[in-house]
Amino acid sequence: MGPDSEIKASVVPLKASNGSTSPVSARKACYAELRQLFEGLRGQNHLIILQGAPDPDAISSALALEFMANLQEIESTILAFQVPSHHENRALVKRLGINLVYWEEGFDVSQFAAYSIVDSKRFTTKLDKRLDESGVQFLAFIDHHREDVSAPGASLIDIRPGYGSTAAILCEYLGEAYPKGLESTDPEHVRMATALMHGIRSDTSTFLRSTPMDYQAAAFLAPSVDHRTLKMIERKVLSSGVLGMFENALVRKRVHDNFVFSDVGYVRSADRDGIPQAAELLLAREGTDTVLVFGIVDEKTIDGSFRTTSETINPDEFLKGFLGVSPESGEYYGGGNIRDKGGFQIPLGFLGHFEDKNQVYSMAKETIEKSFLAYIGKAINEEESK
Ligand SMILES: [Mn+2]
Repeated sequence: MGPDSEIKASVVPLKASNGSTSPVSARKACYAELRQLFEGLRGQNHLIILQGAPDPDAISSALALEFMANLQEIESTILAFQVPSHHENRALVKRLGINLVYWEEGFDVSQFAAYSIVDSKRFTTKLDKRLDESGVQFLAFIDHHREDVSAPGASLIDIRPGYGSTAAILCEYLGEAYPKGLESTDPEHVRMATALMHGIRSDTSTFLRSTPMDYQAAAFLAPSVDHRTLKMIERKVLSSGVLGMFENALVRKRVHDNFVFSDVGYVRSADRDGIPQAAELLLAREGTDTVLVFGIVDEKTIDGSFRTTSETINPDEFLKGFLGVSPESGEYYGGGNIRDKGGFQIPLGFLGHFEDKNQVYSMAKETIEKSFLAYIGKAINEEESK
């Protein structure tokens, strides 16, 4: 079954005419417009940019966009600036044979007629100057994060903050292209459906945070998902480095009522993800509702993760209040969401060059723990006096 060729290209002016208008969300005509845009690029090359460390939502959305471009004989290249960091993300790329191209200085953008960005708040990239110089058109910006006041300069802007994943948005496009559903006998469809299902599951904490649209997208994908592969991709694998961090976090934990504070030692940036994982592990401790875990990454920064199930603590407020603002950059050292998680990063600066690593570590630990406890005391007192 081919894509539905009867879809009328009822093009709504999606592009904000000036930077002051915020992009319009949730509209049905996007696939039709996308198709028409791709039509105009037939036979040319298209670049899909993934910002930051590529996660399953971004990777699978890119895969779906690549697939839809391919329907109009457009070759896409999926470009990432960082290697996927998590075992699951690497497994997704490997198991499904997704061809991610990693950015390097000599990357030639002039081979592309257009570029798109999926699953990112940011619509500027470090390639902007080159893309502009080579006349590469900004084709599509598709995302589910909160709306920014300034509109991306893309021909198609589809930002839907009400969705738990970008993959669910792409599923709607696919639903318009294939109103009868994907073909469970077509390996390309199965591959894409499996990736998108993982994208939705991963961005919504396995549907805990999904919206009706994510469930609808999952229902659309379900018949074509390869469950065995999905299970292999989602299998938890912990490196020995991360296991060592868990061990440290468990042994070194300090319990203050329902708060647990711990640290994992010096870690390599490759194992950085072990910090939030250790925080989540400690959060499972009975009687604990708030956890802070930190480590020193690559001897350069103190990286911390904050997790809470408390009804009263707002992680974003907490981290901003507790760590304050960097005098150098004027930005907060940390932040988070309003509900359950946050993180921080504090540069060690000149302390990083200090010979005695143990002493640097104790200083960092003492400083953070002291201000943490002082802040908890303050936070609790304020709460009680309300
Ligand atoms: Mn996402």
